[in-house]
Amino acid sequence: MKKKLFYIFISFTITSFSQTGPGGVGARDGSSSLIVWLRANDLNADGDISNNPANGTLISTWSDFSGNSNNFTQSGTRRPTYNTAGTFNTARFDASTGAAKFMNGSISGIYANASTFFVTNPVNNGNSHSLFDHSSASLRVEQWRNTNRVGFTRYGIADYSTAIVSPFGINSIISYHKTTGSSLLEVRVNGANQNLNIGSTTAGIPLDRIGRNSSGADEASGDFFEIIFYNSRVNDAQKIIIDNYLSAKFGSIAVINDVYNEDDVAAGNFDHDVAGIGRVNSSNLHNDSQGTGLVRVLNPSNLNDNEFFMWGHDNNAFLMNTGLNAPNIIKSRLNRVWRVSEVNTSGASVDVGSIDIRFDLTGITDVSTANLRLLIDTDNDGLFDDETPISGATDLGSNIYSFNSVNSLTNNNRFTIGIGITTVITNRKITYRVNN
Ligand SMILES: [Ca+2]
Ligand SMILES: [Ca+2]
Ligand SMILES: [Ca+2]
Ligand SMILES: [Ca+2]
Repeated sequence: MKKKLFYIFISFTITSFSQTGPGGVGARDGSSSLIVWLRANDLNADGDISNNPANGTLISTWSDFSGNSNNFTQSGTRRPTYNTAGTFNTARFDASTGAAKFMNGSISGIYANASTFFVTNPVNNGNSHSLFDHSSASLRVEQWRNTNRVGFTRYGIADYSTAIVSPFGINSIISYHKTTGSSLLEVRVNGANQNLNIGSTTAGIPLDRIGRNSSGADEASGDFFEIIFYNSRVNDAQKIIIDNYLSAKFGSIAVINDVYNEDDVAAGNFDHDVAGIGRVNSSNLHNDSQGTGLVRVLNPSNLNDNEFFMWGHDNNAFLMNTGLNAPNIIKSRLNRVWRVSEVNTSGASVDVGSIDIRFDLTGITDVSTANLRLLIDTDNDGLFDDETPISGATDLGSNIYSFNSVNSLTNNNRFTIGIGITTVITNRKITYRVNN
């Protein structure tokens, strides 16, 4: 009996917070293993991407979006520069002139059980370049000395180089993963990965600062778009989800397993607030996700090995509008549309079963369980007016509405919500029948 209660407790703690981290992995309230999340498109981490500094501003603080206030700071000539000239805003570390640019974290240490992700466009300015650095270890986008290879260093012990070429001049997702008790460090760079044996189970991923704190070798170099740190290694399904979230956000960067192709130009660039659920096997799964957007998906009824369900939107305004393509009984429809990939790691369609899909409709007025409709473009022709609106939402409070056990969303489908034209029904029995 005691054992059973223990399992119930664990299950509760895993699902009790909403998954608002990158791609829906981890939470942004300080309750999860997501301990650092730096986003160059929201430098002050207030959730508003419209109040960033001007191009060329020296960056004194890069604020943490993880909910932990683990901000990175610098002063004087060591500061990187805020750059808005390209497609994506970046923190630019120029290693070509002057003193080394680096930023100090609010927390520090070596993490033997951790995962960290960088979206960066590194510049080749010298013999070696670092990502996170610490007095005893360093993550290297270029391993010492002029190897043109991604690697890892334990200062005073050894340099560990992968065979993966440093992606100079390329927008890249570089991640490192290590588990307690293992001496293997997985290094992933865009479409490649390699396990490095770093000779120690207690060695780990450093977090003190971005870039080496001395001029010359190992300086951070190039543009940094986003940096993520989990103080517990994410599982293999979560790695794939985070890779796909970052890839979609930053112009479809190549990843090892592309399980979301709605970010492609041909699919319509559903690049925004991408999140997902998925499963590699029974010990590597992720079945509840929200991410940075307003849609949460959970409770898949048939999420098998090698199945992923990911979604993202077109960045249209989160506003209800009349006159948009919708069935006649829909009075107004959301401008924003989402699109779904429900595939395996080879890109073939799969079925994760029915799902619960929740919408945070804060800011949308006149919504009720009686008039809210889920619109799914089941025939995938890009139009909603030929579909049957789905009713039966439940009100979970705080403006969150859930459609439970939805089974009509399939690979490549678009979805959105509408407000139906309803007549007031005073007989409560009839109301319940309608909602069922
Ligand atoms: Ca901001
Ligand atoms: Ca993709
Ligand atoms: Ca399935
Ligand atoms: Ca349709």
